[in-house]
Amino acid sequence: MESLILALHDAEAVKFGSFKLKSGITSPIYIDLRVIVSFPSLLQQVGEVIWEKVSSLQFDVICGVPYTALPIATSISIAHGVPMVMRRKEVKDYGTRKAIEGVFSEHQKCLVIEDLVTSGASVLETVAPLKEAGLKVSDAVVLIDRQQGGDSNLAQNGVQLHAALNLTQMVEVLVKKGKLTENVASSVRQFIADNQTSLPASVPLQSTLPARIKRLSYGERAKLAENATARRLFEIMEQKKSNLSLAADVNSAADLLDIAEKVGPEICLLKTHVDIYPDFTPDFGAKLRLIADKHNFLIFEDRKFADIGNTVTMQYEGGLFKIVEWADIVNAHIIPGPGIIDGLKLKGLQYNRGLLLLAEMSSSGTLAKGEYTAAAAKMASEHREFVIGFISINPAAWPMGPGNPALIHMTPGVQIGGGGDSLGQQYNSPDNVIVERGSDVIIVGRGILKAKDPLAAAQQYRGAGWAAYERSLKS
Ligand code: 5BU
Repeated sequence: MESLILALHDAEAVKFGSFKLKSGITSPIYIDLRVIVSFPSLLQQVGEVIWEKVSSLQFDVICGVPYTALPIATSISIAHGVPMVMRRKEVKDYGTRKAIEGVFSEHQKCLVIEDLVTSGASVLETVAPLKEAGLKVSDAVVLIDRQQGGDSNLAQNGVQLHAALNLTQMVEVLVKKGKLTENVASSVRQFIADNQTSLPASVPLQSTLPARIKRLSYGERAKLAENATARRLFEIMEQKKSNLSLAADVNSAADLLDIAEKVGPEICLLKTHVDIYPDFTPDFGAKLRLIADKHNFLIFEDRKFADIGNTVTMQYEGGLFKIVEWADIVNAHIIPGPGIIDGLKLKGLQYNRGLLLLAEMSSSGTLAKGEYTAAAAKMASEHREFVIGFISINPAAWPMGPGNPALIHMTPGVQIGGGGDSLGQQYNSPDNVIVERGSDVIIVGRGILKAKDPLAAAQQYRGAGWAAYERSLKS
């Protein structure tokens, strides 16, 4: 072990000084094990110490956490003849592309290999798709445990961590060998004590194992929501037994008010595109609100804001439409970065409004997938008081699953028969959207509007959506 610790130090995989970490915290130690690919004998040695740590465990395949642990896992695989699987970090399109490459069969046991563990979050990001693919994962092995709570975070998620080395041990050896002063060593010890991690509350432990989540009822989720509009929507869904949103893409404001009055009793949410009504007048919002209050549904203006924070504040409250005054919910693209959320929040929170982020889209060829979707999930978790959820297509296939149950998933592109239109729209059935894809609200437009009897169609969609929800609670 001593020779390995010294070799890591010589290779500058472990450095001491003052380092600003991604989180903004200043650390007296910096570990970057990516460099070991430049030292083949060191890489081999790393593989060997890891192997010794787990040679008594039972497993069928190994999987390195991308990227740094990939060469380590490869080295172990070759040296000990144990087959490897590989997790794709960039799954191009959740749900359609394989997240795990390699040959394996369901119920085989997989050992996860990692270079460095701080909180354990990145190990869990690899564990989730492995489990989703049917593999069993109960152990992970790491070269260096930073001793900042990763082992207990992982244990809470059913993964036992085995560590070849830990920071205290490394510091001790380096002091003994004259590579480090006792002063620096004690500042490292202090850093460890002061920087214990627990997994962020925005990533509930259960959500890392989507297949195992017992879904909570809308009523239970109402209690978890921080935002007043999210709370009300969950409550309305529960009271009315409806998870149906009508996408009211009609030809005029008059038609919109008409259909809102007609199907109002069936829906929890009315989705508008206010800029398509040629007869819009300033009293539109007040009129729609009256109908919404009468039939107990919320209003979602599908505005898809996409500009910088300062501009969206004006678009949200100003212009002809004064959206903030009448729409409970709006949505935004995340392409400009988090400033768009801050801008909308500035105006929206005064009215207790809520925001949905476009994490995915229903249209074919959409670019909102993979890491883009993951970025939306992260932004939502950082703006919990205002972001109430997502436009999503397949949240069950996100690496963390649908995530925090306080957040709501709404899915457009819903028709009972499936299919699509000639301009790229793609449809899934209510059952598929709610049960398999893990969404909460079905957004239906032409499936209702183009039916011979829109009210009867709305009742049919409402029934299908609710039956799917009740089934999802049991699964
Ligand atoms: P449809 O008639 O059920 O296809 O209408 C779908 C509605 O949802 C329509 O208003 C779209 O603007 C809206 N929509 C969508 O179809 N796909 C998306 O990804 C988003 C919104 Br975001």
